[in-house]
Order: sequence, then C-alpha cells, then structure tokens
Amino acid sequence: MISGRYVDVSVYQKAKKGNHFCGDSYFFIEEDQIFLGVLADGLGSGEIAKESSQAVIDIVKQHKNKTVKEVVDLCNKELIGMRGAVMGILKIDLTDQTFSFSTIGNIGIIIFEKAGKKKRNIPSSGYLGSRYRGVKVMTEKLTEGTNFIVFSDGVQDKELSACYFKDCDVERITNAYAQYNDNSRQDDTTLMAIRYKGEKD
Ligand SMILES: [Mn+2]
Repeated sequence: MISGRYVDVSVYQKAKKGNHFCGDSYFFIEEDQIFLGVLADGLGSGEIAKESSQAVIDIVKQHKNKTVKEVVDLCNKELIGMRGAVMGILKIDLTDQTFSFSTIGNIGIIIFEKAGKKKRNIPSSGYLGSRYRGVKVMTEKLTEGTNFIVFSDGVQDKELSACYFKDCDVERITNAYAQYNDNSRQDDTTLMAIRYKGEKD
C-alpha cells in the first residue's frame, strides 16, 4: 500500500495460470495538484500483451498534465502497429476537487462514495491501436472518502458485489480480494483500490 497526502493506493495483481508475464500494466502518481491512476490490459497474453500495456503506461507517464481525452488519444496513436490494449484512466484534480475517468474496452471502474452512492462506468467500445473511435470522459465532483476500484477483466462480475470494497483501508480491500477471489482464473487479473481521503488538517 502507498499512502499519499490525499490518496491511498493498494494493488492486487496476478498473472494468468502458467504465464510468467502479466499482460496488465498499471501506474499511479500523486502530485501537488493531481492524482493519476491508469490500468492497461494488453491483448493476447504474455510478453506480447505486456509490450502493448507497457506502451500505454509510458505515454501516460510522459503526459501527466494533459486531459484524460488527450492522453487516451495519444495512447491510441502510439499503439498503432502493436497488438493493442484496453485501458482505464482516473485523474483527480485536487485543486478543482473533481475527478475524470474513462475506459476503453474491458477495464472497469466502480466508484463508492461515502454517502453510499455507487457508480459504474460504461466503457467506450473497441481497443487502442486499431479499433478506436474516440473515448467518452466523465467528470464529476470529488467527495471525501471516495473509493475507486479499477480492474481488468480477470476480475469477475460476481466478485464485485462484495462489501469490502467500501472499506476505508485500501490494503484491507486488496487483501480481502486476494483471499476470497476465484483462484482458477483464466486471465491476468489486476485490481487497484484507490481512496481519496480528503483534506487533512
Ligand atoms: Mn485481460
């Protein structure tokens, strides 16, 4: 678990059975004015998949201050000619107190607000590299004590109703997931638990 000034992050990741390389790549960073979290799942498996998903991460790292839409467009450009990838990106603007997120293909984001509201995004279809028709970006007001769960398609729908996703301790979330998930998984699995703690005084 990484505990930032405003944001905590804990990540669970496991490669598909029998694979050395996990085709999923992730990255997150907290700076003075922003938090950025990204998860990419490369098409195919093993090293080929890793190459595409890592390319997404590299682009995001280089363009931290661009808008979510600009970053996704750049990732798409970079992936032309590669196997391809799907991605999810979350950007928290700590100054404006808003968050923006977007997913293309099979990356999910579920948002649990302290007040109990739960939101799930509708991903843009296709994937980066060759089946890309632009991406929808949602921007909403940030509230203290919000959990963002970002996951690749190794996570199964039935696993997402668990109550531990609302826990205020992100490490407990990934530990609980590791303990209760289905171990016979057929795909690379990454689950990022991100919590906006709010202003500390
Ligand atoms: Mn996958």
